[in-house]
Amino acid sequence: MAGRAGYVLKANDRDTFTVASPRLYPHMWSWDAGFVALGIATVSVPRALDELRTLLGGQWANGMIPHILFHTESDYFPGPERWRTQVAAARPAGVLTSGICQPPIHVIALSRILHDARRKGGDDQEQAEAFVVETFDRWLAWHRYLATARDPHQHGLVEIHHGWESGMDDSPRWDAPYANVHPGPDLPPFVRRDLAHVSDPSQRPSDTEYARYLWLLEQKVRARYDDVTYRASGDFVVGDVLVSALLAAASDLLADMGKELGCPVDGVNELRGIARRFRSGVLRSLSPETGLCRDLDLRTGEWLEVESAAGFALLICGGDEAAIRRQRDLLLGPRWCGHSRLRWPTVPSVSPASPDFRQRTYWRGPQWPVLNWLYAWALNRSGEQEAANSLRAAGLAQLVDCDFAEYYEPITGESLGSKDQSWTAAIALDFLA
Ligand code: 9YW
Repeated sequence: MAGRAGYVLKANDRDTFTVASPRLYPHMWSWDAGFVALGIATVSVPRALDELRTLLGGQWANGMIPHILFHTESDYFPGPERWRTQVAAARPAGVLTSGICQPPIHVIALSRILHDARRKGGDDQEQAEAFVVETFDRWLAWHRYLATARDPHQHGLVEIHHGWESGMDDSPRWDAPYANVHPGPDLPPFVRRDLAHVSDPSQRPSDTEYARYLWLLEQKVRARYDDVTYRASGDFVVGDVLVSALLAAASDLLADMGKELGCPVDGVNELRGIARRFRSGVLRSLSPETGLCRDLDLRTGEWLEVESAAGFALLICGGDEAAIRRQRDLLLGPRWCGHSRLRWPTVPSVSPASPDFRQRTYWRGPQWPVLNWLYAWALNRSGEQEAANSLRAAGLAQLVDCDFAEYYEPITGESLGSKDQSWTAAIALDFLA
């Protein structure tokens, strides 16, 4: 399996970056790049560091790491001509990007890479440590952007302006807020390209949903990608609990690495403050009834009660031992990974016991191997080795077909979406290392 996973990453390698998948996603995606880098590190630490270096090359002046970097021409839609980031004062020079962001997984990846590099020692260790020192301020700027521009009132939840910013594009998490997104008559016409690559359109978002996605993109352009302007007028403003948990966990890890390697103390302290604020935000989102964390619709003030995998955000950032144990038991229990109908007991994107569950539809039920990896990582980090090992074993069993698919049908085990998806191959390598 490792050989085939390595082959997929090599085939998707474009020298300084890796395409998310060969046909459907022929560019560099932000959170994909994090997973990809940690997988590559098991084979080559310098190449893994290059992946992150390339990603940082797209960072905006306000600190934001954009969700797509367009290094090559392709028919991917929406491409640079739709994002029109030339209207944004903060856009980077020399690289075309989208104008929104994705979950801050990068520093978690960097800490895995450093861990691998230290195990290997020698040049690998030296290069990885030097990279952390050299890029510390850039990661700090990214985290500071999320903690300030995206949480101006210091609630402890990172606000997202588009479902795509969550990484879980079509999740039922966003059904209620999207119901308040009404595309205007001046939405420029569009032709979708995703349906040309996926044979079964029922697995993909509907055209109505797609029009809403593009309407929000339009609203970001009209706000010139200024967060204050968008917040005043945009239709979709939601506190995302998974992004918040990742920010908290990643900020602590960056603070740990920075402290060890002699990075500026002020930066380290700032990161600790960010971690504390967002961990508290995640804790406040816990539903006493379900034990799951909830997103907050900042337009209506309502908690979003959906049984999605993001509900286990507390496992990622920690903060309450009893609540963590409850989440662990829930995750491995019969409503989730232990559900009797699942082919493989890995994390489904939505609970199979939920009325929102759709076994073949994008982010509405299928299993994403990267999410399973993330929760295995989180459980391991909170000392729950047995639970982590069970997700790892099931995750590897799920991948034995070596399709390295984007996602898996949870009941039949069928591989769906894009095949040879880079991040799936990458997490297999990490699991096998
Ligand atoms: C798109 C690349 C991306 C992921 C997202 C996932 C999907 C579709 O694919 O987005 O066109 O952007 O939802 O999380 O980063 O793998």
